[in-house]
Amino acid sequence: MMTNNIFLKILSGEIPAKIVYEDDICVAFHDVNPQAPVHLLIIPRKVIRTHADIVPEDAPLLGHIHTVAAKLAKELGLNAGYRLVLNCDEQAGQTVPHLHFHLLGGRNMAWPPG
Ligand code: DGP
Repeated sequence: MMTNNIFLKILSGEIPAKIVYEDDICVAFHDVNPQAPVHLLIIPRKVIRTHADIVPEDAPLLGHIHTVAAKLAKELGLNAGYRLVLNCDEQAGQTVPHLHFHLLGGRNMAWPPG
């Protein structure tokens, strides 16, 4: 288990981030390399390396994160739509080994994704 990745350092306050929301379960902050006018990352405080490591006990946590994502999308005015992305492991492009959802919005998006 990696315990020194960049998101754990953001959770501990060791490195700064533009945090827009936090509670006991999750933290949301601006992505340092935004891919859309709105690009937030929503991460659990619980250490979960990736989507494939999710266990049944994580269901409430995951439901909560989705509720937070919907609330933030509304607050940020993403009324025309938004995309919630989760990259699991190397082939999907996951670069930080701590579960995270990308909340992207503010522009038209293509499908299929790259
Ligand atoms: P992924 O490729 O799905 O693992 O996404 C990781 C995202 O994390 C990527 O969009 C860039 C972002 N990121 C990496 N390092 C930092 C950082 O130090 N601060 C912030 N705010 N975002 C970061």
